[in-house]
Amino acid sequence: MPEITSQSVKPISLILLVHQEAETIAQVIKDFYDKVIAKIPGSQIIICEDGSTDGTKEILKNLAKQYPLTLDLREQKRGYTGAMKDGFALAQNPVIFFSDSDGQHDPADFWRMYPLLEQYDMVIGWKKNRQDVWYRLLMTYVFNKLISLYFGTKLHDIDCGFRLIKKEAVSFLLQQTWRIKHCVNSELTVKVRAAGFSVGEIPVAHFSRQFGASRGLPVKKLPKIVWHILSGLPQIKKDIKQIKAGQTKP
Ligand SMILES: Nc1nc2c(ncn2[C@@H]2O[C@H](COP(=O)(O)OP(=O)(O)OP(=O)(O)O)[C@@H](O)[C@H]2O)c(=O)[nH]1
Ligand SMILES: [Mg+2]
Repeated sequence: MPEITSQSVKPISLILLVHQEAETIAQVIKDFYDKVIAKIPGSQIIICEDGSTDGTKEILKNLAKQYPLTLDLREQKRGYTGAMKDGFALAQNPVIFFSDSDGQHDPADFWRMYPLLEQYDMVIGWKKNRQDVWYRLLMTYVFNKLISLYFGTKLHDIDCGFRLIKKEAVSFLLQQTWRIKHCVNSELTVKVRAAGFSVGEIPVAHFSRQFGASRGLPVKKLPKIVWHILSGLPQIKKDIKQIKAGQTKP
């Protein structure tokens, strides 16, 4: 693997999605800035926040005085998928670094992921030692098996929200209709593959949520979420056929 130095790295656009992260967001931004952004001239930090009522917005406005933040703050909740799409549209640099903003990732993993862009258009973090409750670990295992069988992918953690994506792949995704609201990272991954972009993975660190209970997959809403995802898969398969027929990759 080629050795990388911060001089040989292309400018990146870091996208952080944020909702109700008052307790963590300041430390998370500091960490990403110190470990990655400050070392790569020309890089940007895009913050897509919506619907927070816990003081997150005010903290972000203050942090923008200290760090090079592009703030996209909304009163109404547009949701994870909507925020992600808006973040992609704001990204200007050749490499997009996408991450959750809840302090569960180590920004320094960027330096192990970046060299894989020599080989791949998208590099996904694989939370090998995932720090989540048992039912989420089980669901993730079953979900990855299901997606592998249905779409022929061979990835361990296809929905991981910690990844690097080349700008061309992001531009392609912005032209697509995104079908599912939950596990959208999986949909985007199978679609970029269908368009001829290459996808790789690498184990990354994962920490448990430091503040508050897990919110990603609330037990009460589970049946609705599972049904939403399963009923969306055939449509994604149809989209993939069309993408392959058109071979959208330039
Ligand atoms: N802008 C925006 N960000 C969101 C929304 N929902 C979640 N996020 C952010 O997306 C990231 C992932 O959401 P989480 O709720 O942590 O999901 P998770 O990691 O699967 O679940 P946890 O166990 O609670 O950590 C976090 O950084 C959230 O702040 C949303 O509706 N809008
Ligand atoms: Mg989380």
